[in-house]
This record gives sequence, structure tokens and C-alpha cells, in this order.
Amino acid sequence: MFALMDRFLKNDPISLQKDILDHVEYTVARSRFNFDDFEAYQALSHSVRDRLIERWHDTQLYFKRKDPKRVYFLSLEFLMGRSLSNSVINLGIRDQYADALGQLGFEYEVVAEQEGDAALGNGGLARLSACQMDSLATLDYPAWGYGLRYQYGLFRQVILDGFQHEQPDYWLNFGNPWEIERIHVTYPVKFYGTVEDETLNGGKYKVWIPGEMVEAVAYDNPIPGYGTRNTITLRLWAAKPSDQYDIESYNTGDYINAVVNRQKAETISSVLYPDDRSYQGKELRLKQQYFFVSASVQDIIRRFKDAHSNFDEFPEKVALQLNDTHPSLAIVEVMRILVDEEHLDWNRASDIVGKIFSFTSHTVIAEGLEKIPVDLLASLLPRHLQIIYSINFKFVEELKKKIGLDYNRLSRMSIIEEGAVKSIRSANLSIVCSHTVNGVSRVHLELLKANVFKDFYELWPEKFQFKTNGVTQRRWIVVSNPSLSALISKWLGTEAWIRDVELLTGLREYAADSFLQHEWKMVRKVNKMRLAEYIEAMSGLKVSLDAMFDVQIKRIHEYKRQLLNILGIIHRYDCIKNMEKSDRRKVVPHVCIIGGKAAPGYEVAKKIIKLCHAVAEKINNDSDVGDLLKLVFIPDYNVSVAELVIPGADLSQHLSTAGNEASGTGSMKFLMNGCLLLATEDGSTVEIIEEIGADNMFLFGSKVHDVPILREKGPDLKVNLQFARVVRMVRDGYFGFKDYFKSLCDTVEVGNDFYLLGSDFESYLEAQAAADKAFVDQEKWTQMSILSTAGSGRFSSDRTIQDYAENTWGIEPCPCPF
Ligand code: 26M
Repeated sequence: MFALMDRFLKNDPISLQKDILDHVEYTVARSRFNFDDFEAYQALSHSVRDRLIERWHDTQLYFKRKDPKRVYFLSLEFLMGRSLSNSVINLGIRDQYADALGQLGFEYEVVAEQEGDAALGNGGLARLSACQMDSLATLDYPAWGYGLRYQYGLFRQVILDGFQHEQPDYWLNFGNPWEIERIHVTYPVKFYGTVEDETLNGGKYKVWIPGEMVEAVAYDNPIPGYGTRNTITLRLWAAKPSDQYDIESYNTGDYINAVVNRQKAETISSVLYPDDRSYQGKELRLKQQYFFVSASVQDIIRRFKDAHSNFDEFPEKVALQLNDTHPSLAIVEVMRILVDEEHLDWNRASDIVGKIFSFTSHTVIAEGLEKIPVDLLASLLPRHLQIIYSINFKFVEELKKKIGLDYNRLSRMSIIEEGAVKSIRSANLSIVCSHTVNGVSRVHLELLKANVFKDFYELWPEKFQFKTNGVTQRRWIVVSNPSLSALISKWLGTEAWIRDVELLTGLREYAADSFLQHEWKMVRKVNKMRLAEYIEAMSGLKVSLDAMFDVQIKRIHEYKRQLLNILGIIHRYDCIKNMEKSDRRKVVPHVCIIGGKAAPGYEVAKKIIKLCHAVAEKINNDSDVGDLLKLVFIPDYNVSVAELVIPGADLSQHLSTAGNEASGTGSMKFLMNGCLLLATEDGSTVEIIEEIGADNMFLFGSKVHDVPILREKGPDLKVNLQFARVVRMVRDGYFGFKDYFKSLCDTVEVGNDFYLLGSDFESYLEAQAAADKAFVDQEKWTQMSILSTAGSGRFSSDRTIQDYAENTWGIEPCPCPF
């Protein structure tokens, strides 16, 4: 018996080979003598999955036995990307698998490339959740991630004639070995209906009679830590028709319609909303939010009740983290269950809620704050609306005692916004009911305190904290840049930095060492080659490896100012054209790379993509320019494209108008890979400067505190002539599509230039010139590159997560010993 309890799976090359071949035969159902790269990927991933499941079972059993305080991370979005490479690295068996595959005649890299991305999120917020899951697992925290299992992830971007088109991402088409369907872990989720009063044992209660019910089914995605056996769970919910609910309709005889109607339930988890800023009060979106929140809260309460009978212990066992306001209905759902179903008295329930919730904001601007129309909530979740009104009533009464009858302030702080469309302010609900509100960088918190959350900050200053974002070095160095990873370990004499990234500072002492510099340059060159091959395969464009690979990849937004980049490129082009031929020798060649998706309804962003293509068309075909300047748009930017592009970049651009980027995390990934930054002093860049030093970066532009003044001052009449000239080139149709680009040019015209492209242009060109100058001295550049990696340690999500664990959630590591 005990022999059987031992580890079943062995990791020597023979066992791994056998394992892969078994999965080829029995899981993929192909002959072991005849299978292709994709089938090899399927078999390999099932073999990895088996190993994950083993550790996952052990971890979950151990957590259950130890019963530590747990954190539940609620997020509507997780951008996990590929799982295979990450899993084999974290399990410490990448090389063994590569050998095993090699023996079978397959190349590991080629097989790993077969995997599609899990893209259940939009951008920064969603990738942050994924990095944080990796850190939670690695640091042995007893944590669960909860989200939605969308059938269609973020749309695939296809470019036709330079225009973005959206295509559905039906990512589950080829199966998903990284999830485990838990057909028995299901919860009913109710919608619509009415609320009635009920008297039970002398107590008066509210009873919600729902009008619709669907079933939430759990899909568990094991998340392995690095250098630990701990493997935690990302539980994603899928909507299925409820068996319990529609027995009635079958009895009425309309069988066909009843079956057809059942399918409708599944639409709840069918598609990810592709916006990353605007709130439109759509019913389906609200249904998604409540569906995932309700299933998660029921699951959390069920787990608690398995081991405890007294809800007073709930805050000692449970921390609930709200990733932005999207899951804020969780607050109301916990109240509803405690009061209506568990029959706790209101004050006791609200005391518990106030101890378990914490909330992180990921936005800066007031327009980014989520609002739920009251009418919509009244019809979809009538009982929840009542609860929100009660929470608000009690909050406003308390507030009056503190601040008196300052009606302006009371109405600003109310959870209910009166007005043409009466709405629920999700941020106010989250702040009122959370013990801690976190910003995602120091500047972000300052802005929150000074602007959108000012009133609340004055009321509860102690609630407001910040945890500067970080990214995981496992994915962003070890997985995506294995040769740099090996080089770092060689020079530091240890791999310990993979768990303890502060050790990277050890590279500082070798930054001027010519041997390290030589090896560093070689590694970077090979990565540039890989990227150049990708560019050629994708666009047919051959690019020179001697050029500076100058990259801006992120969602397309006016505030991120891709337009500033393109206008800068036009300026560079114009300069080269107007230069004496003999002077062209002095020009530093650039390959400018831009990538990113525009929200489907965001017209200006879509025009920026088209402009990029129109400018590229002109420049790339101009023989006067040749290798001095190339512009490439990388289509369908996603996590795995980032893994390829970032290690090959010399320079990366982060151009948000100061005061608009809450943090920014792309810059941290570039930094870890030794890419220099050209950036405004916005979001986390301010803290990056403290680590790397301003002289190892290229900074430009208005500062956070200048921006409101510049905007107030109105049009700058002596607007930069160079700026006016490049905008005019676009306006006059130099790149074609004159009519189409008119409205885009209008957005940066004097008096209309909200994101201050005109004011920052001169300073932007100076930063570009400084980068060019530095690039000429390759020794200096390489030194700056090494110092960038060496200073990136503070921007690991390990640091962020440890801070959250200790200062917000109050949880401790729970390493599984077997
Ligand atoms: C809203 C309504 C309907 C559908 C989707 C949304 C929505 C989705 C994502 C709104 C905002 C969303 O994300 C915001 C976001 O990604 N913010 C970024 O968060 C990063 C991590 O903290 C920061 O680094 C970025 O600065 C910040 O822009």
C-alpha cells in the first residue's frame, strides 16, 4: 500500500519518453510511430499535466490539513499566455523533457511553439493577475485565483490594407490540457425575479425568488510555483444550463424550445469584453461579473464551512482581493449570503465584510471608474440593489456625523450617483467596504489621493496604500530569454535569483567587465536575430541587425501616445530625406517596431494603426532611406509575441502623458531583459529611475504636476514648428488617406491637444537624439543594458505579492513538505 503512495511519476529521460509515447497512443490517439509537432505538443503537455496534478493534489490536501488563512484573488481577467514552457521551468524538468523529445526526433522549441495563448484578458491588469499567480505559488502562499472561463478570449487582430479587423479567438478548439473540468464542483447562480419578506422563527428575512438560474461549473488550472512543490489553483467558471431550474418548462410540453433556451445560459461565459477603459452598462457584462463573483463566494463560504461553524472566525481564515472594481459585487454577495441565508445580524455581517475585503485600483482617470445603472441592477439583481441601498444609507448616516451636512461632499461620496442615469459607483462601494485600498505605483496613489478618491482619503487616510506592480522573472527572463538567463546565472554563480531577484544587483560589479560585455552582446544579438527572422517571416521585410531595435508594444490608446512615436518617426524620415547624402553615414539606423490592439469601437486608436501602416509603406519602400529607417507593425500582439519581441529590443518606449499610466508593467519586462527605456516620468517609471538612475535611461516630457498646468494654460501659440510640420505632412496626404486621417490630426491640433503631444515633441526628439548618441558607443550601451537588468529586481511581482501578503491580506507561506 505504502509503495503505491509513493510518487508515481519519474523524471528520468526514459520514463519521460515512455510517458510522452503513452499519451500519443492513449490520449491523443495517434500511432507512436506517426505523429506530428502538434500531436507531440499535446502528448507532452498531458505528460506535464500529470506531474502538475500530483503536486496540486498534495498541496491542496496539505492546505486543507493546515487550514491557514487563505487569500482569494478575484479578477475578471487573466492573461496566462502559454503554459507549457512556464510549467516545465517551474517544475525544474525543462532540460529533461527537451532531451526526451530530442530522442524521439522532435525539437523542444518547435513543439512548445504549437501552443496557442490563453488570452482571457485585455492588457496590463490581466497580465498582472497572471504574474501575481506565479508569485503566489512560488512564495508558497495559500492562494486561489478566481475568474471566468471565456470561450472566446481577446479577439485576434488581423490587418487588411493597414486596417485592424477583429476575429474571434476560439481558443478551446484544439482542447486545453491545462484545465481540469470539475463536473461535481458546481453552484447555482440566480438572476432577475423578486424579493419577498419571510418570517422564520420569529425573525424577519428577505427571500429572493429568482426568475432565472444557471449553473457555474469549475475548471481548475493548476499553477506551479518555482523551486517548490506548491501548486495552487486558478479556478475559472463556465456557465451551463441548470437542470434543477427548467423541469417546469419540459412539463409544459415545449421540448424543442426548452432545449434551445438552455443554450442561452452558456452565453454568460462566452466572450471577453475587449475594452480596457470604458464602461457601457451592458447587461451581459454585469451578468458575467455577478456570475463569477457569486460562484466564487459560494465556493469560498462552502470551503470555510467545511472546517468551521462560527462566522466570527471568517476574517481569520479568509482574505478577498478585488482586482479593480470589476468583481465588487462580491461584497454585496457576501452580505446577502451572511444575512439572508446564514441569518447573521446586519451589523455582524458588515463587520465581517469590512475585515475581509481589499481593493486595488488600476486606473487614474475619473472616466475610467465603473458605474452600474440602477435600473439594470434593479431588474437583474433586485436583492443586491436593496443591500447596496442599505450599505449606502448606513454609510451616509455615519458620514454626516463626521463631516456634517456638506451636501456636495456627501453626494460625491455616496455609492449612488444621482443624475440623468442613476447609477452605482463601484469604486465608492469598494472603498467603503474594504479595509485597504491599494494603488499600483507611488505616483498612482498620490493621484488617487489628490483626485478621484480625495474625499475618501481625507476621511480614512489609513486605508490608502500602494504596492508598486511587478512582473515575474520566471516568465519574463527564464522562459522568454533562456540564454540571458544562463548568462546571468553563470556570472552570479547561482540560479538563486530566479526566486530571489534582488540578487540581480550582483551584476552591477561586472557591468564594465569586457568579458561579460562581450557575452552580453552576443546573447542580445542572437535574440535580435530571432526577432528579425520573425519580422521577415511575417512581413517579408529584411531588417539590419546593426540597427537599433526600437520598440513600442502595448494596447493602442491616445494616452499611451503611439501617435507621438509615429510623428517622431516621420520627423526622422523627413530629416534623412533632407540631409546631404554624405551626412547619412552619421545616422543611427533604426528598426521601429510598433504592436498592439485597439478596442474594436475605439476609432482614434484604429486610425493610429492605419497611420502606422501608411507611414511604413512610404518609408520602407523609399530607396533614399534604405536600412537607415524601417517601420514594422507587429500584428496580433499577445503574451507569446511579447516573449519574442522583448528580448530582442534595444530600446523600448513608454510615452504616456504624465499622470495617465497608473503603473505600466511592460517597461519592467524590457528592463529585466537589458533593454534601455525611453520614457516619460509617469507611473512606475518614477520608481524605475530611482533604481536604474536617470543617466541610464532616456527621459523626456512634462512631469505629472506640469500636465494640469499646461492643459489649463491652453494653446501654446509658439507651438513647436517641427511638430506642426510633421502633422501637416499627414494632414496634406503625404502618406495618403488624407480624408481618413483628418480627424486624427485634429486630436493634436493647437487647443485640442489633450495629451500634449505638441508640448512634449521637442523634448521627445531630444531624448531620441540622446539614445542615438549612446547607441554609437556600443561599450557604453552594453554597460547601460547590464545595469538595467541589474536594477530590475525591485520590479518583480514576488516583492509586490510579499508586500500584499504581509500588509494587506495578513497571510503566511504554507509550503507543502511532501
Ligand atoms: C471595463 C468595462 C468593460 C469591459 C472591460 C473593462 C476593463 C477591462 C480592463 C477596464 C479596465 C481594464 O484594465 C485596466 C488596466 O489594464 N489598467 C492597467 O493596469 C496595469 C496593472 O496595474 C497598470 O500597469 C496600467 O498602468 C493600467 O493602465
